[in-house]
Amino acid sequence: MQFNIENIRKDFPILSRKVNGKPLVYLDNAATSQTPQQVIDCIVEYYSSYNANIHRGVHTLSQEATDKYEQARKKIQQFFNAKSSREIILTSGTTHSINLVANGFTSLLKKGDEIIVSSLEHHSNIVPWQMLCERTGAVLKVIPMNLEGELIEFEFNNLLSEKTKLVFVNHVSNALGTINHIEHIIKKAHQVGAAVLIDGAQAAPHLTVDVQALDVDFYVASAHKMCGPTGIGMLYGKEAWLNLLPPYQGGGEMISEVTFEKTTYADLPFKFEAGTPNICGGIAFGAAIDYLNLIGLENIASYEHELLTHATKKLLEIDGLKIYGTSKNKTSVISFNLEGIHPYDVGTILDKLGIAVRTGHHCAQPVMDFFQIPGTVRASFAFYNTKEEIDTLIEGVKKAKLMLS
Ligand code: 7TS
Repeated sequence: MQFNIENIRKDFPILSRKVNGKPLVYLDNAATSQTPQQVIDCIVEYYSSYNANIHRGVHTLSQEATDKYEQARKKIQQFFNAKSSREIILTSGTTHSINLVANGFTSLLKKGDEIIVSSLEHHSNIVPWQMLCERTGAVLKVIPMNLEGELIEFEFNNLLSEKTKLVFVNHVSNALGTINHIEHIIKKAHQVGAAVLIDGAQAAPHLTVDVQALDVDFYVASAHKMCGPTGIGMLYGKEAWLNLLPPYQGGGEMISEVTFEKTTYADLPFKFEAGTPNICGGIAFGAAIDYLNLIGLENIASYEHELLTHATKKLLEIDGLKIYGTSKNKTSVISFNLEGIHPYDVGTILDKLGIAVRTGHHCAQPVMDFFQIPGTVRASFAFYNTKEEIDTLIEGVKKAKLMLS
């Protein structure tokens, strides 16, 4: 498809609304992306014509809903190039997926085993591993970063040993936008026999991800950052790992047979999908993937790179503005501060101008601690943003600086 920004913007009804009397400039895509009409239509169609529980009814609605839900799983499998749809577990999102894996490893770790995370992680890729360490006596080690906000590879190599059992790193940092060299991390971790989970929440909407080429053990993402709805996400796991891990939650759907003496579990992927899932969300996740495929990940990546380059250049022309996260290898996320001004105050003024950015620690407090700041203003761009919107942001930041200095 030809990348036509005017046509793309027409797909997103929310982009034509006003905020505080000004046209909305939505630059908080790392928190959640906006939803195209195609996905909204899919949600309306589900509730208007075939809402039913899945995998259980013989009736037509149930079969239609089951077929669409399983088709969505296939779309997700193909999007991430997993070998089999059995390797795709539908969860409520990245956080749920990580907790599922962390819980599963409780019986596989022992005291003194080591887990490596990176200093760039979102809290959802720190806290579940700390909890796992508390349960098992395993020890958490942290890969440090440099001043550009990049992980230091030789420090990672030094942390690895035969004690390392698990490595967890995000593909892209939500706070800084750094794209991590995960190929290197996965390869090195495998050399000492450790399993690797990559948090792809910030990568899946922007980069082509091929879990087989990466040879990654687990990969997780959330639909709501990929033009899909909230409350649905995915866990990819190599089949051998998913067979090894015990179920996360017990209940309906995840069983093979239940008696009071013994229960046997269903095959993959259902072993990890207890209870009625977010059926509509799963189907709409499939529609969001269709939409991303229609635009094309390569088109998205190159257009967003243009936006990033334009915004970085313009922002750096503002006196006293500092960007955190200056790696050459970045997605379209810019975290910045104005000297002597609290990020929250900048965000509040930008909101008055209709510009949505996130301010604060972005659920990545260790990153803020590293730079010795309370937080940043974060502008994160999607393929439906424009250079004109970035120019509006620049004017807004200049105005905020004038008002707050
Ligand atoms: N991991 C990363 C790298 C993230 O960016 C986020 C959400 C999560 C995990 C958690 O995803 P969830 O869908 O389970 O909540 N990041 C952000 C953000 O940067 N601003 O708001 C949410």
